[in-house]
Amino acid sequence: MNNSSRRNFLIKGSIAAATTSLGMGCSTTSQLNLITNRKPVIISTWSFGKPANELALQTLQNGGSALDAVEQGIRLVESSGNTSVGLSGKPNAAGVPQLDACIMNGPGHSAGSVAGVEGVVHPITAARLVMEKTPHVMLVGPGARWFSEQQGLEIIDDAKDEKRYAAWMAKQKKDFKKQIINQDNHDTITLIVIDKNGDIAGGCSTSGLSGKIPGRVGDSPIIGSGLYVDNEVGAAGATGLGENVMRYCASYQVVENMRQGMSPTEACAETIKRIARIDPLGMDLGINFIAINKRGEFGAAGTQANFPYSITTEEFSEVRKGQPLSKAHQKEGGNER
Ligand code: SD4
Repeated sequence: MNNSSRRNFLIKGSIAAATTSLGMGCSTTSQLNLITNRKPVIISTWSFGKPANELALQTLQNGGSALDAVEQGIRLVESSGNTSVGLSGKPNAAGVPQLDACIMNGPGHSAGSVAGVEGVVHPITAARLVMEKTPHVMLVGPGARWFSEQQGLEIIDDAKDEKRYAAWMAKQKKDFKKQIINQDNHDTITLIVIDKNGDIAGGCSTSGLSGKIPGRVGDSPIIGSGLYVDNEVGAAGATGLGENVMRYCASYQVVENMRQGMSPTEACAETIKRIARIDPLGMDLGINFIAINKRGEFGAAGTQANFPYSITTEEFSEVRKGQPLSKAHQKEGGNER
């Protein structure tokens, strides 16, 4: 912890003590967020997002843009040995990780994405290069890899992990339609940054669903599904079963809900409820969302009870629980009023 963040943690401690002694009787952290809410704010999915958030914050503090912060934060997870992000992620049915990533920049409303790419160590950087160096938004499969190679990105050719492939095959059901999908066989880093000027950028990176049919693409690289950034309103991103997100353009819907005046937590929760009303799966959708608005207020909700997300500001960096919409019903969310 550097000196300034140590100081900030001390400030946080004294505010917390003050609220307690004033007998405010509220959850210290959520009350504290109202007090200390100020930009930059970085939000990401899961607890493994926390170190990524912290690197993103450091990137901003070193003069980087929100986009740089997103890229650096996600690159950390991609090379951390994470079992659902990057080449260390979950292999597909052929034993090869096929990676999906996207990035979006609020100013200029630009976006880039790669899907089903093999061997690329940092798909988030490939997505950024698609956005910045081509007239396109999305490249897939061998084309995305070819482009990454042309751009000089690091490639690891021998991406097939025979041991993991054999282990996966041993458990594999031959009927892909009935493939078991649960919370243990997928995950995504989705990370959103709002900088001190209120500019927003976001990105996603994942190996997608474990044992997926080669060529299967989830929600994460699809703009509006796994991620959406609107620099006037806010941004949202998803993690969970892509098939249940991408059929509903769900991250776009979360942002549109915020545009209509909902808080980030409400916007996430209402999107899930709306999907659940239509979808035969009801609340068994396996989907979770994070969101942030232009003021830097944030929130999360998921069908998974206690969906963990990471939140980092200059005052604190911690893992929180999103508002659960399935079995459990305790009210938790973000820092919005
Ligand atoms: C996908 N949404 O490929 C991704 C995986 C994920 O938590 O986020 N899992 O469907």
